[in-house]
Amino acid sequence: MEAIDILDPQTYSVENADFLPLNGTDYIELYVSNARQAAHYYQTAFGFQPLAHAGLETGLKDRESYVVQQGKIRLVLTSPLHGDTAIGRHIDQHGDGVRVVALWVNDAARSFTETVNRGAQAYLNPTREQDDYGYVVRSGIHTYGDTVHIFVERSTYEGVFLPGYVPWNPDYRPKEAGLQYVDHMVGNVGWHEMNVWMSFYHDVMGFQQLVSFDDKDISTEYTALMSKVMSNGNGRVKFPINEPAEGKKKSQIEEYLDFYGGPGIQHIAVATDNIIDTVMTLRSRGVEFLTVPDTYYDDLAERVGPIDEEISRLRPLGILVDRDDEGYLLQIFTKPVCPRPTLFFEIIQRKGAKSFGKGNFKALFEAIEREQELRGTL
Ligand code: TYF
Ligand code: FE
Repeated sequence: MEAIDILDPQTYSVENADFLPLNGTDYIELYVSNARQAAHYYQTAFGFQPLAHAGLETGLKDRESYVVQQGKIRLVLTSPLHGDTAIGRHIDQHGDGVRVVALWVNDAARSFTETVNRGAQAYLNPTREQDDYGYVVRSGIHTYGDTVHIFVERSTYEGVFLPGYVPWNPDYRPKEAGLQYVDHMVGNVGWHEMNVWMSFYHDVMGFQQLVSFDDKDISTEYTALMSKVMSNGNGRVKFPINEPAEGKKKSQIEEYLDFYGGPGIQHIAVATDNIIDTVMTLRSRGVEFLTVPDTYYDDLAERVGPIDEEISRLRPLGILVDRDDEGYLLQIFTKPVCPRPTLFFEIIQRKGAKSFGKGNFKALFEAIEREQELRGTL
């Protein structure tokens, strides 16, 4: 692989990526077996608010989608309405999982041309959709596994979500949990494929690798993995990529690949500005988190130095802390949100830190190993 320049998050710059300027994550679409119940779960458990709907009532014949929103985070939950559909086959192969990571751009046609000219495989040719509220242009390319990126240009669009969707206004609205925006989305790729996908994000999308303190060649006594972070120029879109590595036992990445049937999105990290409140809310609504041994907290103050939060409040909630050169971060990981041990969420609060919690990896991976042990997949 040709050398990839290192991007310093202190000086995020759009210069190197001006062929694909990104404004952030537009939406994340999951293909799920029961979109109606999934929407209820993301409302009830995570505090997402109902936003939009499309289905038979809006003229769709083959699928139904519910859109929920919290802060800037939009999830689209889509199910097929009959057998033998591409969506159904995706669900059969992968279980519930992320199909689309949509990125907000100013020019979807140009985003398509620039990336396809650099080697991206086309998924959706630039398409203009119009309704009474304006128009949206979308285009799309393939990335790892069956995952795709859709570029969304919505300049002056004033509808509720996208043309074809109607407002979804049920009375049922459990309160939000303080989730604000997508901090990063992590992909698991196959053995020895890390470099392929690093090059894809670099060459095709103009991303750069984040500074090397985020290179993670991580192993516990039993399992190992490699993780590197690619970021777009302004830092609004960050994609860590994990690859399995040889260890004494089967790593969580291999377990994912087995159950997902190939590469795909492993976790969605969502930011809050009050992780204690957010995690208390989520726990009270039934969200289950991984936990670390109590001893993690015994040397925490020594390891991370002074922090604003009382450790006595973090400990019962299982919130982890890590420090880098620029500050610290707090994070916690849910258990998988579907039957297969594949997709999970991370809740993260950044207090200056721009890294990903390297100091927590050992404790976290050991926590995952305990879950693998219970599943009999270690
Ligand atoms: O996104 C990250 O890099 C952190 C840590 O399998 C992480 O959230 C890395 C790999 C993994 C689980 C979490
Ligand atoms: Fe993460």
